[in-house]
Amino acid sequence: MKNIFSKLASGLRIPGLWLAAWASTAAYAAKDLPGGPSLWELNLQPAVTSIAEEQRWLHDGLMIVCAVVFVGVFGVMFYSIWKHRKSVGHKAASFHESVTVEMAWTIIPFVILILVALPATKVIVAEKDTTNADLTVKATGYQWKWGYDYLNGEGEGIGFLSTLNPTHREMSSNGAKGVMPDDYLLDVDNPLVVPVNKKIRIITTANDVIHSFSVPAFGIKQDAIPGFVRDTWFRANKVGTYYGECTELCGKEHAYMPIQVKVVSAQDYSKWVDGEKKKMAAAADDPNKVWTLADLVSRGEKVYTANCAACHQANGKGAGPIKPLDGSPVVLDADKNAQIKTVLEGRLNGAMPSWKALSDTDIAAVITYTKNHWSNKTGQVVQPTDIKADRS
Ligand code: HEC
Ligand SMILES: [Cu+2]
Repeated sequence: MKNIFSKLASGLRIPGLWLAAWASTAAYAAKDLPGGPSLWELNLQPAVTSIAEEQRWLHDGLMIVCAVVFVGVFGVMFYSIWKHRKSVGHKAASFHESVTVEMAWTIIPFVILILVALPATKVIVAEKDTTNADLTVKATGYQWKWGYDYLNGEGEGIGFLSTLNPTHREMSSNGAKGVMPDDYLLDVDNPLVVPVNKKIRIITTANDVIHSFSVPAFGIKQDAIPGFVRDTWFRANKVGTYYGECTELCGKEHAYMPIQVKVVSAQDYSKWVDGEKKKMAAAADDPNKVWTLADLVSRGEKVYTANCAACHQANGKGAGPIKPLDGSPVVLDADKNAQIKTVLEGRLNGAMPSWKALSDTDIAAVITYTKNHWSNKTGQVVQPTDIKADRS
């Protein structure tokens, strides 16, 4: 049976391949992305968890059940209409109520529904069983990025933000002209890293509006709701990189908060955890450290590129309603609290987002950078302690 389904599925892709061959002669030379979407893909993405495998079974199997019912019902209907038409001398029977027919059209669909519900329920129950996880990671949706916190299991304590590769965002702003990378709009700075063949529980929540955490190859999709905690799980059976997206319309940059998951071997995972822990120890900035202007500016440039340049542009000139930072009175203001407040709280209902989630040091660095870059030459230094003071 599985074979028939996969043949049917690959049959579906033939016209797709044809179109793809034709399209590849055009300017867009993007290729299939393993672990993510394929060109002209019509079917579900290849499964790398048993749940996704079963979903595919259910999907294909139920399609067949539907098709058989469809052909059966319409076959009988059309046959009856045609065979017993008036022009060959048939007369309409005049009877009311037939207990036999009514029983049949109640019991047969009932039996079909039960037969269909059994395997579907089995899969749903398995999807919801998040017990006995080897690793628990909290995924928090932000407008517009994901935050990952390793809560339980190897790597406990690791936490980071995962943001779209800013060069992809720029390509998109420029109309996506020319040759796009295969992982266009799916590549992030810090992917979620998990070990292969281990049960990973993902707890979802959100910071601002409803987002949704979805990775098709794992067969998971779970809303991330502010103030609530939901969960889902997966056990990937193949090392590789897999992709998903936020799947709940969450604002104007909704298309730019991808999910990238790296599934690695147990050894590689331990190595990664080790590296992250070292990085954390090194980067665990002393919140009371007094920084030099030059150090803050060089760190601030990175923070700016990763978080601010998408809107305010690398040249600090902004665009349209996004105010320029180059020459901005708020940035030049001798009272540094004006800008700290703007960056911490955001403005215009999040049109300028709140950056509370960044560390005191990162915020101090990016503000110092904007105050001392482009034509802004204030010489002002904002220290992490200034941010801490303004937070409370
Ligand atoms: C999603 C787009 C977006 C991003 C990302 C963004 N901003 Fe803004 N920012 C805006 C908008 C829009 C305004 C204008 C708000 C207004 O009109 O009051 C603004 C205003 C500002 C202002 C006030 C400028 C003035 O002259 O009033 C500062 C300062 C600022 N942003 C700093 C930052 C920093 C620092 C970052 C990165 C940590 C950042 N912004 C990231 C959209 C953004
Ligand atoms: Cu979202």
